[in-house]
Amino acid sequence: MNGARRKVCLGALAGGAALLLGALEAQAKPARKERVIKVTARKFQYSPSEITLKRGESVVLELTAIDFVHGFNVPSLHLRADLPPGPVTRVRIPTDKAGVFDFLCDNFCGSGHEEMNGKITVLA
Ligand SMILES: [Cu+2]
Repeated sequence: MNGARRKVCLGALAGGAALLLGALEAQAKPARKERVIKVTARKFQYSPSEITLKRGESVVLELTAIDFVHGFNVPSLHLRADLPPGPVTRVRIPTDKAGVFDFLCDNFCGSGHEEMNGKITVLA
């Protein structure tokens, strides 16, 4: 085998190894990294009440109500869920559009109910 030929072979070998490593790495990581944000709901607030996201990221809210079957409603995203006290309710937030999306409790929970709200900001 002459020198030039050997270089080509080594190049091919290195390329193959890099491909293999890349494939192994892809297997180890989930395809899309999911961002999980825990939110608690209690009379009469969500915590956190302001959530800032990046456009295109994969986001799931894990909502837990403490003291009542609060609601979680994002009218402009056509999303809503009941939040029974105790278990975690998972809600995936679409982030394909940038903007500010208000959310609110839509289960009447008492005198402060009207103030129980927050906002999701999706940055461009
Ligand atoms: Cu409420």
